[in-house]
Amino acid sequence: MKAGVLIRLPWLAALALMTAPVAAATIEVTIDKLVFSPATVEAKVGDTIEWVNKDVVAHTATVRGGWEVMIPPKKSASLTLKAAGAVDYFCRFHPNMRGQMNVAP
Ligand SMILES: [Cu+2]
Repeated sequence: MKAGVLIRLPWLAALALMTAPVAAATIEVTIDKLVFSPATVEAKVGDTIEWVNKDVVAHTATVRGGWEVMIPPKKSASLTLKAAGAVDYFCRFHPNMRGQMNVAP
């Protein structure tokens, strides 16, 4: 019967790893000279995106038909991701400023 236990234990350990909750992360996106950096981020539901605006003008992170986050000059603003999917966003004041996030479930 000992052999049975030895075989089962690694399987239980693997199951524990798969079901353990993954800690939510904060992902920083810097805005400098009208550029989101990194332009594309990989995230998951529950993560927080924090935009850090180094410019002296206000920016937004805006999703067409969706949410908008205002990022005042020399300030930061954040958003916790609640839905999975690929999201394209832009700055309402400077439509050439574009970013993307790929949000895993
Ligand atoms: Cu802007």
